[in-house]
Amino acid sequence: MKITGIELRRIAMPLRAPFRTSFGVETDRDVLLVRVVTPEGEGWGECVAMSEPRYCSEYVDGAQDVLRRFLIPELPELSESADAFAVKRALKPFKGHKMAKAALETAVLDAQLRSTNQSFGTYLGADRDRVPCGVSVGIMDSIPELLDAVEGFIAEGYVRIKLKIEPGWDVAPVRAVRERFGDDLLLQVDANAAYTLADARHLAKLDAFDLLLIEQPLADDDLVQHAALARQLATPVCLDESIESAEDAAAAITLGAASIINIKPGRVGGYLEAKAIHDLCVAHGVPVWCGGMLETGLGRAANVALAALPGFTLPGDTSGSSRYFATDITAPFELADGHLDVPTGPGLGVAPVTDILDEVTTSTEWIKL
Ligand code: OSB
Ligand code: MG
Repeated sequence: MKITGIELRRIAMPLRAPFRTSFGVETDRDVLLVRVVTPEGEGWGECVAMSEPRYCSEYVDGAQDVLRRFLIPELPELSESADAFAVKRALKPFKGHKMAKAALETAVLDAQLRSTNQSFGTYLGADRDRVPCGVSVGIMDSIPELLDAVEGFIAEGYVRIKLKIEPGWDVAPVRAVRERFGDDLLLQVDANAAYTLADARHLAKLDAFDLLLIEQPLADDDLVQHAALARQLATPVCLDESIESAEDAAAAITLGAASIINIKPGRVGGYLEAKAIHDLCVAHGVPVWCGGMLETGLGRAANVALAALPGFTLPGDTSGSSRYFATDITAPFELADGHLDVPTGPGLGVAPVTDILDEVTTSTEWIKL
């Protein structure tokens, strides 16, 4: 596939409500979109890096810089028949920057699949036409406020609730949600690395609430300590931030640091690596689920396709567009009976609505190849 140029477009998407985690509060999503142009068409990739390096070391200005300065200049070196695998190989010598790499690889893959009339779901190996959806619920100022939010999401049909936790906001909110909504509610928590192994006895109090999992309780680079913690908890330990590659996943499984893995394509460098982690986890009997990064409809489309692979046996953070945005840049993803349909059109199967996209655009940069 010959790529003639690439557009880096920044958009500003106001969130419907502030989203608070143990690492910060988001009120607007500053998103970098990558559009690859070929003689036959185009392809889109959404970069999930956030404004500040708090979830991981990447941030959106840095992602745009590394794309412009190092990653995109590798593309002209590829042959005209290059595909997403060739792009992944070409970017490998550059360390890190998984979210920037993922956005570029996804845009190339989208262009490739549109040109061969294949959907992301079919290409990746989806075996379902819809996926059950969970929702991630931020840290709130009070428990009544949290209960109202959870009640609203359950009424919308979400089949699984994930509560963000941090020291001082853990056992009490979990107990309150469990007591109010009952034992049948699928419930899990996400600490975004806010605890240390010294908190093991405190975290074990969560064992009383029959959680599906506790996500990333300890620091990103603490696989050995996660393994030690897992031995002290009945609640399964799931890793998010710690897993940036299939090698990381293999290490975590071997060490006993995780019995469940959250796969986020941006965090691991793209959908090809995400698929490799899925395959590895299936081979080891480790359940996976698809995480989210407050994506627009473009990123959401690809995530929903990934979440339809057979190893994704737990509901993901694949919420509807309205979870975060009053107006999405694509036709909105809407829950039906707690599920989202896997797009069936070529590539991502969705495209930005031009007028809406232009309205939220804050800058564009054209790189001619
Ligand atoms: O840890 O899963 C996380 C959002 C931003 C950064 C990290 C995380 C999250 C979420 C929300 O939990 C996921 C979503 O609904 O898109
Ligand atoms: Mg997480």
